[in-house]
Amino acid sequence: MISRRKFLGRSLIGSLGMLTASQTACQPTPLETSVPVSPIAGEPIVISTWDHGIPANAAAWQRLQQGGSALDAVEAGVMVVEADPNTTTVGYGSTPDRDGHVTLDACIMDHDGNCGSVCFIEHIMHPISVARKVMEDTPHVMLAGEGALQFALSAGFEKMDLLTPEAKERWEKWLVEKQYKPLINIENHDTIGMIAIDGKGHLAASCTTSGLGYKMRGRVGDSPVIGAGLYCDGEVGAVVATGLGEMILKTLGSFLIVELMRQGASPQEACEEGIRRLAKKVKNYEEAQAAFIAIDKNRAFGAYAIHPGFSYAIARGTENQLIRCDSLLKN
Ligand code: SD4
Repeated sequence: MISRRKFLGRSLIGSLGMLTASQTACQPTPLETSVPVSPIAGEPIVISTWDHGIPANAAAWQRLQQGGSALDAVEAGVMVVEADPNTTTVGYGSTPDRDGHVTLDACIMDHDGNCGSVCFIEHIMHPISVARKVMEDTPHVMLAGEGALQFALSAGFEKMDLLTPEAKERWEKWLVEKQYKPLINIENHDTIGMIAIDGKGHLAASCTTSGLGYKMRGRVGDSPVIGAGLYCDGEVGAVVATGLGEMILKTLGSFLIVELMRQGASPQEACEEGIRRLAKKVKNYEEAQAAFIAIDKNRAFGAYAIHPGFSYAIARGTENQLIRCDSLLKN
């Protein structure tokens, strides 16, 4: 079976972009464009992971145009994907754990180092907004499981069943063989992560996922862990990760990449070193995918993956386009 991403890689047209190789060393290959965006003063940029980054960027851009901050934009952007039942790796309609429960992880961080996170939360369509509430309305950074749900309900979030009939049917089929193996670039682990810089030069990052399909109950990946799934420092830059969380957690990749940028690496160089570090430290790294996207406070950006097949979406000026990312392994 050809995966959706391989299919996109083979079939989509190119040559639409204003992006050039000199602007990102990630050998940008435009895969598709859609949802044109208009420029506004201060050159905001929004970058997000995978194909679903295109509609997410469009929503983030709209929020910026309405006067929202980078933080508002990264929340609004990923909410689109959380609410989409056709995305089976984030929010409503996503693949459950092996016991049939949809459990979600999300976090958000701003340029000042404020951050909030929820993990192993159930029944809430927009964990990213709960994460923001944790950041803004509690003295804590991270709430988990039942406590995160209680907090969300007390903050007015609606309790709902996130397991769609389609996802339930797929899970019931999975139960027949109960095989679990993370597959490269296939939709059992496609987080939406987003980084943005607004007209004031403020950075923000967000990340939301259902994690691995058919994971063990209680499994939490990198995505809600500040420093692993994302990191943002207004004096330096912002980074978000996607891929097999167990690998990303072991090297705290997002924090590492921000620190490399602090020491003078470009976002592209830092992402490449982040992947090389992971490859050096994690056994069997070549069996799964991981990727990082990064932007610095000067609006330079970069991305790098272990395997080919990772794409990210970038919105700036009048473009919102999908870019094929360069990778450590070439096939
Ligand atoms: C996790 N990192 O839970 C997430 C999944 C992901 O692309 O990013 N998929 O491991």
